[in-house]
Amino acid sequence: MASESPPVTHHRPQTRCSAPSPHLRALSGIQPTAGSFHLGNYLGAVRQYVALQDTHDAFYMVVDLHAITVPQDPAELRANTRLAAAQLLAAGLDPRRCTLFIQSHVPEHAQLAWVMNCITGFGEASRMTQFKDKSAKQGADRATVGLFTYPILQVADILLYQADAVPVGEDQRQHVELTRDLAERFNARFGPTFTVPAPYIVKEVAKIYDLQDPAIKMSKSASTPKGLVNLLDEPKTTAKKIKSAVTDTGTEIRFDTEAKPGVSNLLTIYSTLTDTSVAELEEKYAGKGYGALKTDLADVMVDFVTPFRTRTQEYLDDPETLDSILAEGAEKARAVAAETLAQAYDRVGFLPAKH
Ligand code: AQP
Repeated sequence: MASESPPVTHHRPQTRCSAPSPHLRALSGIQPTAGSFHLGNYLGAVRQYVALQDTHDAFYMVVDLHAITVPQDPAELRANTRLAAAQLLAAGLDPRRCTLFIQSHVPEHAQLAWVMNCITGFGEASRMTQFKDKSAKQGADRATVGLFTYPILQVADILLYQADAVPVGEDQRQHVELTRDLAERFNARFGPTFTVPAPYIVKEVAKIYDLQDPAIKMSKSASTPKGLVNLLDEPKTTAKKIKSAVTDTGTEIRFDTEAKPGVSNLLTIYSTLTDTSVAELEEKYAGKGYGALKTDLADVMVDFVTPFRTRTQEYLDDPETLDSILAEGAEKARAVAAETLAQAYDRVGFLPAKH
């Protein structure tokens, strides 16, 4: 699949002390804000995390600092953090091929975020559409300053690892653009320090749509749970949701996002999960109705989520192994993050601490 990303800008700092990586670096994160990843998270982002392990020096994290930008229940956050890590492993992240960690285990994220806050314009931050959407959903009075500045924490998340590629869904493109702007600004003002990253967005799955309203993205805060496919739902619930997905007028199974957004969304999901081209699927379902497509896709989904649920549970049943993977990941992440932070602190003029 082709990536739509602009070309990667290499800007490794001259003074990096560690040996240069044989690969470009990838970095991304996912929030522990739900009891399950949904199909949009998986197809838009996590699937790319898995693929980039083979081509990149990959760092992935569960972004618990981001999770408290909206009200949280502490016990639920702890449980969802472990659950998110278990799901990432179940999806195919391999701790021998990537670094998997929890964001709050690496204090440098919050430390660099402060520095980046101080070079961000208030107007610039106010233009972030995710903030506008999320604060509108909560009511502007209830939105926190943390929610307002979370894109800048995300900037720090990415720059700390000198990431070249940031695999995300379309909704995160603007934040990666902000990261590019701030990296360039910092480098111009204080000298080469940060790699300028590029979003890694796979066009075909950049936005998976709600099954009940194919005009909006699938999201955990969607208007109706019927449009949201949670990977950890009972497989029969998932099958039911697929079978009751909204389709379009007419009967022809054809990829046409304007005229047939519902069917096109189903074709995208089907094509990606089975590695079959959309053209092949159109041919396979020529002359057949929407019912046949939905029944088969429901089977495909059940075949996908059943082992995913089992693998996730296996990691949850072995918290010692899970915690040791995360501890090792945090140690590896911290080594990289501490080096970048020290350099950024020096560049802005902080007096070094004598130990
Ligand atoms: N519908 C989607 N299509 C493609 N990619 C998507 N992503 C999210 N929804 C879709 C991508 O998933 C990654 C993790 O996102 P996140 O940590 O922001 O997860 P989330 O907040 O739980 O996602 P939601 O459901 O979109 O949350 P709300 O409802 O709060 O807005 C990101 O790379 C994202 O692009």
